[in-house]
Amino acid sequence: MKAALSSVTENQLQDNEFLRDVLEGLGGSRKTLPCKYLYDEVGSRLFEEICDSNDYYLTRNEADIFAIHLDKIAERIGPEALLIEPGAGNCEKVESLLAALDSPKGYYPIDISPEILLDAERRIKNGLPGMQVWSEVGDFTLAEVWDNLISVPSRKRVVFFPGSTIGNFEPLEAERLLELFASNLSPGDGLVIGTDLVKDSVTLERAYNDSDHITEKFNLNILQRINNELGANFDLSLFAHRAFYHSLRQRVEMHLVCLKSHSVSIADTRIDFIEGETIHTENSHKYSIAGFNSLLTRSGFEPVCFWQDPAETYVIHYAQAI
Ligand code: AVI
Repeated sequence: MKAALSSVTENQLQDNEFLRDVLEGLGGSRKTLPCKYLYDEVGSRLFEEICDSNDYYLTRNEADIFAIHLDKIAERIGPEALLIEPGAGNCEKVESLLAALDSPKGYYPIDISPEILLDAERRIKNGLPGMQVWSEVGDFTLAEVWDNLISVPSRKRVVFFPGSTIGNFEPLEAERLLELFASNLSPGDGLVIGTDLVKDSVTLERAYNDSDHITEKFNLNILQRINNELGANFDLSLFAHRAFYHSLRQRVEMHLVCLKSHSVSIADTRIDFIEGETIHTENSHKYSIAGFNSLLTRSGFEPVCFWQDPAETYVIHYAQAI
């Protein structure tokens, strides 16, 4: 890593977290990039297209669970709940859940993007007139970003974390994140969380290698983002998308494979790529129900119940803080 960083000043690195993360990730012997950087404007749009694609069953099957079991989920949550959503994503899910709840206290989205929060607030207030919304700007993985929650009175707090986003965290990071959720809840408060189930590799690999090549564009876009924002000179045609299921680690790994040895310059730093080596861009962990229950138990929650889609590909868990 030292060699890769040599021509970049300490100030440049301190000022630019993205540059620091990219040089750190590409400076090691196994090249990686944090998956959060997949989501610039183009990446977020491509991700929405992935969610609508035929091969990516996760979003569709999760939506089926909410459609089929909404009343039971709402009943389980109970009256006067404040719904907290780390990473305000697709408003449709939370809107239908809020609409089904008995006298909800309101909605508390947390997101790094003020624009996404404004949009979420506007959509919730339009769709559910009178619903109280408290938006918090920040990275929900940081403890201090949760500090303002204390000023919002509620009988019951429920963290809503759908989309299998927990799968993009390493198991230990996932445990830390769930512990952070639990630390902001009182005993008996709830967690509604979506996880993708461990299943056959054919189905999983198809979901991350969709036939319309949207995931390929999504993955390659991270290099385009580095070119656009950090002035790098990646030639995207020298990399190929590869996603495969690692059955021992129970995760789909997404990589960019270098097709020909060459060098790339990023902020005056030269990074050498050797034909065949990869940049590891994302992990998407899959959980059995028992495996996720044990993660919940280790993180300060008691698993209470779960709901599945008819094909049993995906799970919505309900757990309570202890
Ligand atoms: C956001 N996250 C849950 C997606 C997943 O399935 O891991 C991101 C994604 N990457 C490729 N396709 C979808």
